[in-house]
Amino acid sequence: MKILVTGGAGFIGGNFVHYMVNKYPEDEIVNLDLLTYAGNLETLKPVEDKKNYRFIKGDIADRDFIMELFQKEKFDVVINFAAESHVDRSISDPGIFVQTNVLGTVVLLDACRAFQVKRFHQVSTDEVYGDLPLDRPDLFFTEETPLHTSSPYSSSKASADLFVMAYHRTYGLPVTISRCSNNYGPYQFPEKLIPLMISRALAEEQLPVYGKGDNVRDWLHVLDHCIAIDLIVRKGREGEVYNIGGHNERTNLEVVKTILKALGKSEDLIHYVTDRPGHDRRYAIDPTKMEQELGWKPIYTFDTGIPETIDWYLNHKEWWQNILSGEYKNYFEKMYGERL
Ligand code: NAD
Ligand code: TDX
Repeated sequence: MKILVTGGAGFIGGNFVHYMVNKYPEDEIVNLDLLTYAGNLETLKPVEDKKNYRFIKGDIADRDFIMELFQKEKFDVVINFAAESHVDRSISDPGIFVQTNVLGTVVLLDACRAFQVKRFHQVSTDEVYGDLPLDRPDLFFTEETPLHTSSPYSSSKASADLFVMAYHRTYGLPVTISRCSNNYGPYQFPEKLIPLMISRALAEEQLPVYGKGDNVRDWLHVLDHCIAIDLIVRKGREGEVYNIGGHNERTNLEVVKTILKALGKSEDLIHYVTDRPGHDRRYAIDPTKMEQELGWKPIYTFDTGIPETIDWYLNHKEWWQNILSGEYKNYFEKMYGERL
C-alpha cells in the first residue's frame, strides 16, 4: 500500500510515521508537511534512511500542488494529521486555522475523489464536542455527542469533520474520522502543557498554570493513538467516527505537580496566570466503540506513560533545546510576556 501521511513532521504525525515505517516494511509511507513552526524534520531522523519512507515539503491547502502530487503518486490511503493545532494560537490568529484545517482538508478530499483514494482518514479531536462540567464525572463524550465548539481551533476541526462526512454522504468517498483526547509522549512541541512544564521546570522557570488549574484533560499516550489510527484505517467501517481515549483524567494542577515531583523540583515554581478565554473545563472520552468494534485497548495508563515521557525529555534535551533557542522563543514572549 502507498500511504500519504500529512503533517508527519509534527508531534503525532511524526510518531505515526515511526510506527508505520517500522511495522509495515512492505508499505510505502510518504510524509507531506509544510514545515511550519511546529514541523521539525529532526523528529524523522530515526527513519529518514529507511527504504519505505519519503518526505515531501508542501502545503495541503495548495490545490494545484496537491492535485499534481496525487496524479503522480496514486496513493491508496491518505491520513490527514496536518493542522494548526494549538488552541492559544487560534485565539490570537484564527485565519490560518481556517486556511489549513478547513480549506486544506477540503483540498485533500477533492484530490481523494479525483484520484480514487481507497481511504481518507481525518485525525480529529475530542474538542469538537465542546466541554463537560467539572461536577458531572459521570458524563463522557460518545460518538453521538453533538458538536459544540468553543475555540477557533475546535471550530475549524469541527468544520473539517463536517466536510469529511459530507463527502462520504454526497460522493460516497470512503472516509473515517477519529476523535482523540489530549496526547503526550516523545517529540511534542514545547508549547503544549506537558513538554512546556518539563522544559521550564528543568530550567527552574515559573510554570504558567491557567486560572485555578482545575480544568481536566483525558491524557492518552501518543503510541496508543497511533495504534488506534492504524486499526481504524485497516478495520474501521467507512463513514464512521471513532473516539479514542483511555480514561486518564487529571486536573492540570495534578499534571504539573506530578512533573515537579518526578523532577525533584519545588511547587513554588507554579505561577497562576490569567485564564485562557473560553477555556474548556473538562474533556473525557468514552472509548467503548473502539474497544468493542476494533478490540483496541491502550497499552499505557497516565501513571506508566508519564515517567517514561519525562525520561524521554531528559534524554533528548538537544531535540527540544533546539526548538527553544529559535522561533519559539519570540512566540513565547508574545504569548506570556504580559501574563507573567
Ligand atoms: P503539531 O502542531 O505538532 O503538528 C502539525 C504538523 O502539521 C506540523 O508538522 C506542521 O508543519 C504541519 N502543517 C501545518 N500546516 C500545514 C499545511 N498547510 N500543509 C502541510 N502540513 C502542515 O500537531 P499534533 O499535536 O501532532 O496534532 C496532529 C493532529 O492531531 C492535528 O490534526 C490535531 O488537530 C490532532 N489532535 C491533536 C491532539 C493533541 O493532543 N496534540 C489531540 C487530538 C487531535
Ligand atoms: O501554559 C499552559 N498552561 C496551562 O494551564 C498551557 C500551554 C496550557 N495550560 C492548560 C490549558 C489546558 O487546560 O493545560 C491544558 C492543556 O493545554 P494544551 O496543551 O494547550 O492542550 P489543549 O488546549 O487541551 O488541546 C490539546 O488537546 C486537544 C491539543 O493542543 C489539541 O491539538 C488537541 O486537539
